[in-house]
Amino acid sequence: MKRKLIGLLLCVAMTATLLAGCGSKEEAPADAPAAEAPAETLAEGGDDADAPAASGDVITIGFAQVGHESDWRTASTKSCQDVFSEANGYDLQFVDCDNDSAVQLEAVRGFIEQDVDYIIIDPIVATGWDTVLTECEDAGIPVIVIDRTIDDSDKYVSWVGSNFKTEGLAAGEWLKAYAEAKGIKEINALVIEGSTGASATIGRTEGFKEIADREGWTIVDSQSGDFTQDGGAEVMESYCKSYEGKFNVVVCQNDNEAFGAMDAMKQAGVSYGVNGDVILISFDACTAGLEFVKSGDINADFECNPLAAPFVEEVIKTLANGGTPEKEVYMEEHWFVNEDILSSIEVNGETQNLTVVTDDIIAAQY
Ligand code: GYE
Repeated sequence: MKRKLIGLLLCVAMTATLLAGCGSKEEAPADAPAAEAPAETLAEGGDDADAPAASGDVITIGFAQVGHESDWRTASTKSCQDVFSEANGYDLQFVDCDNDSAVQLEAVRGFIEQDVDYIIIDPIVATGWDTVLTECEDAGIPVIVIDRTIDDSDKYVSWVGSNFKTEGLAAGEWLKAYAEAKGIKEINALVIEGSTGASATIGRTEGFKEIADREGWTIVDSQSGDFTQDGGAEVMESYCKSYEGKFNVVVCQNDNEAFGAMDAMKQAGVSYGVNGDVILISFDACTAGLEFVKSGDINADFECNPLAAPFVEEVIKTLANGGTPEKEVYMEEHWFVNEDILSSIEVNGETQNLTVVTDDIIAAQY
């Protein structure tokens, strides 16, 4: 792929995007149409020919991945490795940044030095990006952001991911409806947050808090478990000691934290889940998380879809064909529960169905 051509395409794409006046993520409607399949509709003006790789050139892609902290992350990495495989005509330069922002910035600069054709970034933190994205722009390398957002620069072609605030709002709206259905009058919630500074953490925290404030619930404490099982266990262990008998809801911002929290509650003799004293809420809904929803250990799990890579490939195809990719592409997501007592909830004025987890659903999940 010729660098100048890519640079030109990037400029055209960015200018067109600016002219189109795409809204910021904050302005994006929470119920923005979700991407259901790598959509032809992603391309505006592109002639949607074969994958860029079909032209015979190997496409080099640098991917600065967050790390390997969770089941979600494993699924995200696999999605990229499957799509951007050698067999599909790609040379994927993969860097696991091990949750270290400095390593991630270095990885991106390394990709610029290598003169890759495209850069994919899943930003560990939401800020501190403008300088390095300017360097990518100067080098004429299009950047595609996946999953977490970059909130202090718009020097990237497209972002493909989830609305994390909507996920947090959904957890809150579900809890409100569930508590009403069960006759639970008082909510005292402990939150185990994800990694500090990650947009996934910020959005889920804000969304849940908005409902808690509206409903007059108490958030007893809110600490980071770093999106890991060990982190979840550690925070929950200390919560069990500090707040014995003082909480009836635990919100873990991902499944792995929930697995750790379950271990810690078991150790402390606290019962949780549909037959327990503590309502356990989680996010991600990866296979293992859904298994715990089915067994009733986790009451509700709010999906975050990690399979962004096919949509990223569409963005690349659109660019290669001279089209303008959409600035924001939202993944399709579901809300999963154990008990069949509520069929739907309203989130941001939109009705969303609740799915009772079955073996078939687990088998189909990543
Ligand atoms: O929820 C968590 C992962 O950024 C949405 O990161 C992602 C989060 C996901 O480690 O499991």
